Amino acid sequence: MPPSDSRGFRTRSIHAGQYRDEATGSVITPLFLTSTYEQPAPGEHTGYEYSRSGNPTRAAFEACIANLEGARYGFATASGNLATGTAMFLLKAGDHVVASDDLYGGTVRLFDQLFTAFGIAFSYVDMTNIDNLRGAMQSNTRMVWVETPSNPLTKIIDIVAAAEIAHAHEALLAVDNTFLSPAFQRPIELGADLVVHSTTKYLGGHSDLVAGVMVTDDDALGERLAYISNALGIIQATFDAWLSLRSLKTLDVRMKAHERNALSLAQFLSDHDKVQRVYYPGLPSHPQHALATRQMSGYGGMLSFDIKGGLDAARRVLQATEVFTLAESLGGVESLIEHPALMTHASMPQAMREAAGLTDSLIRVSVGIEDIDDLKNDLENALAHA
Ligand code: P1T
Repeated sequence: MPPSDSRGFRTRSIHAGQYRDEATGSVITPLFLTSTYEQPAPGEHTGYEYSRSGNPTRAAFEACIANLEGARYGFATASGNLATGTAMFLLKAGDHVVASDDLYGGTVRLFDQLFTAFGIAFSYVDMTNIDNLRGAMQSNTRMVWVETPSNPLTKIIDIVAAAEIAHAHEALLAVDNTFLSPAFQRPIELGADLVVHSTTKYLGGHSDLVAGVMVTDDDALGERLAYISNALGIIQATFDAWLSLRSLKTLDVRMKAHERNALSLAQFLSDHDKVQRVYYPGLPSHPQHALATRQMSGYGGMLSFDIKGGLDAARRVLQATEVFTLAESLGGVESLIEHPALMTHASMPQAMREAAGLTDSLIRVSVGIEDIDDLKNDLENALAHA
């Protein structure tokens, strides 16, 4: 059951899990830079004994993000990849995972290069046709891994349907919610067991930290993740947790600004004669636009497009922008542009990229919250170089 907090999303993002320093009345939750805590007697403690197991600043961030996802348990990690990797420790040798076919390249690398060595097997299927998921389930499938919208092709997967299929096979459904954040999508309310984020992206929002988080509303899963988290020591640095908590306060405001600009740029690019195809779930031409509208409360700030002229044209455009910075990552207030095949998804085998539809002419844009005219002019000028 999600927490019975009837306050609005913005109120919760500013107040949930947060507290003042009692001695000073500080309006902001204190930054507790301490590794350990005085115990009144051996084996007795205040609830905090050592910061690998728990830290009050990190706990505030974990409580707030869990609340925003409609859940009770949050576990902040040192990176988004570590959130994904920690979720794999819920499995054991011999288990099988069905994952969606368009994923952050680092996720595929983690699965195929690290966890296969521990005897976990992975299948990748295009879950935009949910029958492909049904067909890929095996007797040993213990987890379904979904990224929706996917990185970078913005494929949308039906979370309710994926949860039904996973649960019918006694498998967990994990959703990477990095592209939308709980401001626009709450997978746990749709039946997912576990949500992971790269906090580096929209939750952090300012391109100044690398971090991740896992969220669940299931008691047994929460207990297990707390155990694994402490045993492995996956924790997010306390200062990063404090920054992330600060950033959650403006999450909803930022997401709406990202979306407004992204929708406008998606329309602009769709009409541009140098552009072959635009991938943005907010466009009626997106193949899963109806599902996106039903499942999400906003379309987000991420879009990709295929440029006419292939890799050479893409390279020229990427080197010609001035407001958009050529860089990996996404979700910050500043606009970024990148080439997935050469950058964020270079670690994915070429055959897998091609099977998912990720071409060499694909350019990905993380639309920031600058003035829209400056963003349009910058892309217009860059596209002239295509
Ligand atoms: O970079 P890190 O905080 O470890 O997060 C990994 C990660 C997980 N999930 C998704 C959907 C992601 O996009 C990422 C990281 N992605 C990029 C760095 C990128 O530019 O796509």
